[in-house]
Amino acid sequence: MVNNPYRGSQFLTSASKINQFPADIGREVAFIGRSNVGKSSVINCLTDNKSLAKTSKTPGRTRLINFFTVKDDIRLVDLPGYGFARVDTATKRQWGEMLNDYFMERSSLAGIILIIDIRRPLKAGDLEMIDWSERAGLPVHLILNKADKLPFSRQKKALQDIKKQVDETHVSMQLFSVLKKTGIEEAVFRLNTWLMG
Ligand SMILES: Nc1nc2c(ncn2[C@@H]2O[C@H](COP(=O)(O)OP(=O)(O)O)[C@@H](O)[C@H]2O)c(=O)[nH]1
Ligand SMILES: [Mg+2]
Repeated sequence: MVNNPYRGSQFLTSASKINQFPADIGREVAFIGRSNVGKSSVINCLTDNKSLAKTSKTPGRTRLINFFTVKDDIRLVDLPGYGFARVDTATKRQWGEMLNDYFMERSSLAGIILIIDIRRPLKAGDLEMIDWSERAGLPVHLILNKADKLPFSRQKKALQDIKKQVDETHVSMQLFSVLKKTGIEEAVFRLNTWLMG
């Protein structure tokens, strides 16, 4: 990697409600996806810091919005995973409200990195996210993570299948593997276009 400005990003703060969000200045990119797709792992991979965003083998553990500072007022944001079944409805409602507040309020939000497990199709939560961002005029970059779990021919097939389901003028996409450290440069390029302009 020639130049990765996300290396050395630092934890800023966690929030469970809107009045705990850091000042809405500068620019940030939000990482979102279902629990266990490897969202925290991707953030750690892009920042070259194994312990920045907590990763877990137990799905649904991250219930807070975590903000990381890249430099000055440039941030990466780890949002809580959606679609985790084993929580009660009150907890789900609270997550929903927090995410809603986040997406409605953040004028510094410059783009959305939507992460999926390459072996799973786009789920309702993913499609809702894409729909919402289209309406909000925010670009989405889809990361098909855990590419190492499939042979290359099926990785390409997964990419083609998803291309048919989304509007490519609005949603860009790529393969990624945290395990094999592949796709980092492409993701850094996308982040740069949104954050470093
Ligand atoms: N094989 C493989 N496993 C991965 C990859 N990315 C994440 N994982 C594993 O998937 C599990 C969930 O990862 P985590 O980052 O906690 O997911 P999150 O809930 O979306 O934040 C962990 O056991 C990770 O080690 C990947 O690219 N390849
Ligand atoms: Mg996580």
